[in-house]
Amino acid sequence: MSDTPVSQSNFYTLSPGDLTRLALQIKQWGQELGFAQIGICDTDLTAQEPQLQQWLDNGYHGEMGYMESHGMMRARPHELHPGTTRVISARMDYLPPKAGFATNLSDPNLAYISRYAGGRDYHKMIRNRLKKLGQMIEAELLNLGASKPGFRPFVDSAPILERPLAAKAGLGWTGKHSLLLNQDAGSWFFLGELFIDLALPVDIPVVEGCNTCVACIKSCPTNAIVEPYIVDGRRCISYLTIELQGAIPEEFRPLIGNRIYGCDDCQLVCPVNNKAPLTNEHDFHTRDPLKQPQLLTLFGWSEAEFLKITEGSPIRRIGHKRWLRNIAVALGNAPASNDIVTALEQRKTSEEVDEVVIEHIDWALTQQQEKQLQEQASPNRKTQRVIRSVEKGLPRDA
Ligand code: B12
Ligand code: SF4
Ligand code: SF4
Repeated sequence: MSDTPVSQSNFYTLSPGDLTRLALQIKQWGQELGFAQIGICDTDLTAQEPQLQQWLDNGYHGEMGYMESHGMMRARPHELHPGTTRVISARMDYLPPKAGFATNLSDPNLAYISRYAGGRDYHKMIRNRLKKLGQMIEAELLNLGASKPGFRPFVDSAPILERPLAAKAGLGWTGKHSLLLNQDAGSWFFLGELFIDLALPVDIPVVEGCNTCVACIKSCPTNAIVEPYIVDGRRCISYLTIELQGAIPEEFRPLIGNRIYGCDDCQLVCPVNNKAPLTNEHDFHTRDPLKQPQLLTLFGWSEAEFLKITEGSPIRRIGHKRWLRNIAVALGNAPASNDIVTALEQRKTSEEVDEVVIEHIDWALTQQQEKQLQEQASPNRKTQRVIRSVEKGLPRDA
């Protein structure tokens, strides 16, 4: 490669050698900032557009109106932030220590909370680190005598196809559960991006590695992975417990089990996750009140307690009423118990419930009454399979 300076549209004059050195430097800085890996790609996602359109046409976004409100901008990073020529894609591990998956899923009186959500909300934290990365690049360019770059950090909530960008940037391949999967790190990581108007050299995508495995598809409690790589959001427990505002369709309630916020099953059974590293971020460790919590304890929290304990956590976003709605479903799925019936009846008359919560409490009471006549409830067959698989594959966390 020649080291002749190249003129770029927005006034930089950096040689290809400068840009290659800078790309290496960016990856080093990324690690110093706590990212597990950084990759770089261009902004061309045209190949994804028909697939995204098909997903929307099928209605798989359900009530997530934000998924369709920006049209195809989601696949056109340069429209979201004009001038962008490269995306610096970053991933950050979130698996907390002592995750205790199997213990949690096998006890129907405990609440299961997705392991990404037990600590501090990742959005602000990752965005700040990406901004810092942008500032480091800016300082380096000024140092080299070049002009300031235009950059903007994003995490999760902007209209961006983050997973395809990360795949393009070589951070992993798309697993059949539709998440990004890395041979060395599994899938327990968040994604974020720094959009930049700097013609950095791009990375090479990795080859898909799922091969003949279909464990995630077979283990999904609600059959949400409708085809390899395609999730019908409306069926996913993450959508039903976090995104959906109103009533949870009855057909899914028994299948949700004790999962009151998100779901990890497709990641738990994934063999690539056997060697996934734990997070380096203390902020992502599960807070004490959310470690193997009793459903009844969480159901008893007043709104003030809920807001205090979940301050700074992603869970706060769903609000107290949806929290109660979700726990009511899990209590309906728990073994018959007089304590549960009493708690449901008391909650029903409290001032903190609305019609939606009451309807879920009534459903739970009916389930409890029906179970009074039956044997102790045990996790359903699919959940039992997930538990066995976790016990075998992740002894550290079982
Ligand atoms: C909407 C959304 C959801 C929805 C819909 C999920 C979905 N699969 O689309 C719901 C609420 C269900 C959800 C759940 C979860 N989510 Co979410 N979610 C998003 C969000 C905001 C957008 C995803 C999106 O664009 N979906 C639209 C569809 C069309 O995109 P897609 O699934 O990638 O679909 C592509 C494939 O179908 C592909 N395709 C089609 N055919 C084929 C064929 C082949 C061979 C291939 C390779 C691909 C392919 O083309 C499509 C278009 O690119 C992103 C953040 C972001 N801005 O990107 C986070 C994000 C994807 N979620 C994330 C996480 C962590 C989760 C959960 C694990 C949370 C939890 N524990 O509860 C679950 C996992 C569920 C699952 N198996 O997907 C992380 C994933 C990190 C990672 N390692 O990949 C992200 C990136 C957030 C982040 N910044 O970290 N999520
Ligand atoms: S998160 Fe749970 S419900 Fe959603 S696709 Fe994965 S296994 Fe299915
Ligand atoms: S469980 Fe199997 S098919 Fe699913 S993502 Fe992991 S390796 Fe791929």
